[in-house]
Amino acid sequence: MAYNTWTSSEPDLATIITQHPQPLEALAAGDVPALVIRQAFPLRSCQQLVERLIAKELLYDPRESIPQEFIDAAVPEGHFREGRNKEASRAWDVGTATGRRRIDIGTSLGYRGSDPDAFFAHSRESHELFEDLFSTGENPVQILYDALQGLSRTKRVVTAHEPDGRQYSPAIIRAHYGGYTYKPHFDSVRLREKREGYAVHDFEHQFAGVMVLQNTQVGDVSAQCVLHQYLWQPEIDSHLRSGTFHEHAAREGVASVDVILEPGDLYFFNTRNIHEVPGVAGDLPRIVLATFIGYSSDRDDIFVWS
Ligand SMILES: O=C(O)CCC(=O)C(=O)O
Ligand SMILES: [Fe+2]
Repeated sequence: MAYNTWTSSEPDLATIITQHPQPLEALAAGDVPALVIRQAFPLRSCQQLVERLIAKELLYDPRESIPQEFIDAAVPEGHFREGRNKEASRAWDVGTATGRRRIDIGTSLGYRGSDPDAFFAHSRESHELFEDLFSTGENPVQILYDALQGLSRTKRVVTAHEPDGRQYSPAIIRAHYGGYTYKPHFDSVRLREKREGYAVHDFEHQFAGVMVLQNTQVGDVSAQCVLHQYLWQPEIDSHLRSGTFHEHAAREGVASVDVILEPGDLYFFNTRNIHEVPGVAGDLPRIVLATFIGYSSDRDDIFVWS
């Protein structure tokens, strides 16, 4: 097998900039799978944050019985809504229900964006929630934004907003219980969710910035993201929907990389690259702090939302 030259850049900003003087341009072009900042947030701080989220009843402890409100609020696997649709679409076929649950803290445009008024009202609450959560001490959202600012070098990183000032949720915390799986998919407000009428629709490229706060583990296997060197094209949709992407990728010799992260590690990738996070049904959920990022070479602002 040929040596894979498509490799992530890590472990810190200085090294990334040495390898890729314009890291976000490299990400946009698909030249690098991921930019990884190791231990952006200390492990102890990750643990304390998870404990605080459980104490505030924003997440449940899977070792205790599950309160009904979490069962009602859970987001099923692969769910999103397109355009103004009220009905959910599926990014992939999940077959029968599995009891795998995702709990969001914050506002997901992909999940709630079909109703703009409700989306921005929910986002306002998320702003208050995040301000309250991180009013004292370290703020992992700020750490993520600062890292992105460093990678962007000269552009200005801001929370996404509409021309009239309405703000998107600055980030989202997602807990994945019971082996919740992201099958091979891509994310794009432009190409997949068709969010016309939203300011984030205007960017040429979309990235994700994700910090792992807690992982799930069975034996020595933990849940990790796999990035495929394939930038989404319409032709691949039938394989994504029917679950045959892996066979297709093997036939075509598509390279892939595993991004192995520990709690506290932060990574950025181009969400047009087909990617997946196979679930691992350990005792604890995999919990991440996640953002989407809008980037255009010819704009001097970068929008962050969730
Ligand atoms: O949790 C991750 O690391 C990435 C998840 C993902 O692909 C997504 O949120 O679309
Ligand atoms: Fe994704």
